[in-house]
Amino acid sequence: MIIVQNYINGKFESIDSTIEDVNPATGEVIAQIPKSGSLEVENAVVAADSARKSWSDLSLEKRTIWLDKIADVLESKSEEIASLESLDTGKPISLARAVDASRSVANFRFFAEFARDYKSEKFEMDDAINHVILKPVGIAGLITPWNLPLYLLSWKIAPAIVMGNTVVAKPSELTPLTANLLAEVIHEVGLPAGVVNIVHGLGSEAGQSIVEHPKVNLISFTGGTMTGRKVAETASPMFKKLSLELGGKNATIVLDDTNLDDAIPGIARAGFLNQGQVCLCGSRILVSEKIWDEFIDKFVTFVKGMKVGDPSSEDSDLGALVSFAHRDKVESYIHLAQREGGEILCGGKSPKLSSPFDKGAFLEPTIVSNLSHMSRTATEEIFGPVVTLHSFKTEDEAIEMANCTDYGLAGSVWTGDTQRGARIAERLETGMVWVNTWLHRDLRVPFGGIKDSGVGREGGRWSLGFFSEAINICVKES
Ligand code: TXE
Repeated sequence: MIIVQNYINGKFESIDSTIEDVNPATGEVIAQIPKSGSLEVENAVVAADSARKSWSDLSLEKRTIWLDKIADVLESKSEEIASLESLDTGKPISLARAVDASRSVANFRFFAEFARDYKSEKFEMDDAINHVILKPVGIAGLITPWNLPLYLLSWKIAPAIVMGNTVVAKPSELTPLTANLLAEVIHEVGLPAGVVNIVHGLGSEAGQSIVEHPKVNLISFTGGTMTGRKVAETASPMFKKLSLELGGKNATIVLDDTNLDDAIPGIARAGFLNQGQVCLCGSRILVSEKIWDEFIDKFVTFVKGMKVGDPSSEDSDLGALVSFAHRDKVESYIHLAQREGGEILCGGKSPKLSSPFDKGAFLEPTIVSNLSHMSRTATEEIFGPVVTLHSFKTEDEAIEMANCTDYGLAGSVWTGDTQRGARIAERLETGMVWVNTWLHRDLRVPFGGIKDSGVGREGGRWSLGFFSEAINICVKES
């Protein structure tokens, strides 16, 4: 049993009230975490406030060296990150290694290097020069979800501290283990006390207390759209800087000129990576009617070959969903799909696994056809291993179908003609589009959504801008 503590002002602290953390692949309780409330958040904010001045007085160059130190120690613990992440979330170990562990290290390295190279802007007038400088915002409240726990926490902590802010972070109560490991790493490298504080607990208690706290100047939140709305309702009247990265119902458009043998592994990856629990997952697959039969044949065969099972096994393609409650939610959408007239082409139920995984929150990858593209199943975020298939006649129809939901996060277009793909990509109402690939990330580019998928952009210079206040100093020649 792992005992997770809060990390406040450079010290690990327990409290009496705790929450159980469950391994969703077996149902076993693996850790106890603090059930923090406003008192612990207050202590963390006081610590972050006391550390503010000395941290922001350090040069940016010196702060980047701290990021490098954290990256070095994290990297030496890559295997531990991967196994904790797999245990806590139920995701396959191979994915936890390739995506979670490596990106968590890369986030610290990237923001150290990117901030070092960042050139402040200058605008010259006939008789004056404007110098734009980036100052810290103050205390950053960072709230992160359970699907990519350390990947998303490090994506926020690294730019927040490199720009001179101090941090109060609350990881998801479902997946606290790697945030705890990060606290240990931060402690080991000796980052000044109070610069990063990690408070564990429920969203409605610890999370809400961070968002409400008058001394927290900025909120960066990744999570569900409903929760994001609540965060915005609390933070906006207090004029906090706000970045919300919310849900998605992303379209995958497959044009008639696509080489399906090449594309299908990528389309299946987009649908089912991390059991479909990535906000960017392509869960609505729109296929040209000219290749519909061939697509269904090849796609269903491919997905039926995906292996669901023991997350620690190298050959599992899918592990467990993050929790039993979440598996129930995803299953309820499979039942809804059937009530809406959908035909289940494969999956739709829990796989038969041997002990201890017979008690886990597993679901087979599921393909549903025969639904209207306007049905609830095809327009609401399921966030699980369920995709719906829809056929289209023309490019215009594909674009109209892709843009028909309230979400606007991401999408992908698959084609033999990249110019045609790029032309369609420009007409999609989303923050990000991939052509002939998916989740191919350059950390310098903007990341975020439009419509109900969120507000603001992070990534590269957008993160540096969000985690700072841009101040203009106009100097007139005397
Ligand atoms: O997320 P929540 P949930 C979607 C997905 C999923 C749905 C709900 O569709 O089924 O959201 O998931 C904290 N003030 N995504 O309920 O509640 C919470 O403790 C402050 C998409 O698990 O949004 C956790 O740390 N914080 C998504 C974080 O918010 C609060 C990833 C996210 O949890 C809070 C996850 C409050 N009032 C789910 N209430 C993505 N965009 O990748 C909760 N939290």
